Amino acid sequence: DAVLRSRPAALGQGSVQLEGPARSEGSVQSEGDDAGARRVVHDAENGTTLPGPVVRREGDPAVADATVNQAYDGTGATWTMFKECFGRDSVDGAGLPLSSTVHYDHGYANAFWDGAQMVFGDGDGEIFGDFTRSIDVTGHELTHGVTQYTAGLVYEGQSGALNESLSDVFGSLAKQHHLGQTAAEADWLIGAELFRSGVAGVALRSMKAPGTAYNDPRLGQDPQPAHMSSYVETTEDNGGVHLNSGIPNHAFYLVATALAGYAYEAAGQIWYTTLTSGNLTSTATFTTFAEATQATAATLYGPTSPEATAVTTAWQSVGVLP
Ligand code: ASN
Ligand code: ZN
Repeated sequence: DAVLRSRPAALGQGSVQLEGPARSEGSVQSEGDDAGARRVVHDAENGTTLPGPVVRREGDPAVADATVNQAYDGTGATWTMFKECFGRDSVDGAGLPLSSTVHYDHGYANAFWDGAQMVFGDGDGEIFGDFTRSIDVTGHELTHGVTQYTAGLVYEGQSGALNESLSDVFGSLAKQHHLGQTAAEADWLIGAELFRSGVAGVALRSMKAPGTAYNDPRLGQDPQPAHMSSYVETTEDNGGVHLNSGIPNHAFYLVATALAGYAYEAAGQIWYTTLTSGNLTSTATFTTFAEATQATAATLYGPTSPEATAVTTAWQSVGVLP
């Protein structure tokens, strides 16, 4: 169950890359300045050589291969969410071309960000189908790039689980923004389109109810905790980064639903500003991240605002803050 655990390669580990100063108004038009997404999709043709030949570039019409078009569209939905909600142009904030490779390997049941591009497998065909099918999975992988260029959260232990959680948060927001859903309307699932028929489960993960996304004889029960009392201490998967992410995932869900409306508005803004402000250390724990979101909410909305109150209540509910 590779997708539920991890792949060995590190994700920009140790590279704390902060964004440069904001570009000034009226500067010479440079690549990426409000020019829209700059997507390029490659096809590994079931091999493992990256990136592989280009099969669709920005502005090209749809091709015959639905997988290529899904990668293109999901990448576009994610770019648009970051731009329209947070004013961010691509993963580096400066129009970096968004590269993805589809049909990676044979029966590869996962997707990943390799530090420079997204990579998607076709799934094993029994449990998992094509990993380009879920916008939130594409958003998840692309957000690993955003985190790499901003807080650089080290992919291990609590900072690794925060890195994972931020990918789920902005992956889900990409889907919610694409569908125009409020927090109440959203499914809060990651990978709801990936399971083949016959699998006992609805998705890879649930932010609304971590630990309930699936329970299949071949996969076991979704092992994600939703509260610090069930925090998983393990040496597997860089310290259970895909498991313990359930705790901050659920905190975000609680903030978004307490505030109602669109999750990519106040809740998303608080999380985005915390991730990108330059104040978060790359080895942040759940507690330091929670305190950073409190400080962000107080700065953006006021210390006694409903937003600040919702943030504190959420982190208390998942056992991170006393
Ligand atoms: N899909 C997984 C992820 O992006 C693959 C990995 O890198 N562990 O977290
Ligand atoms: Zn991830």
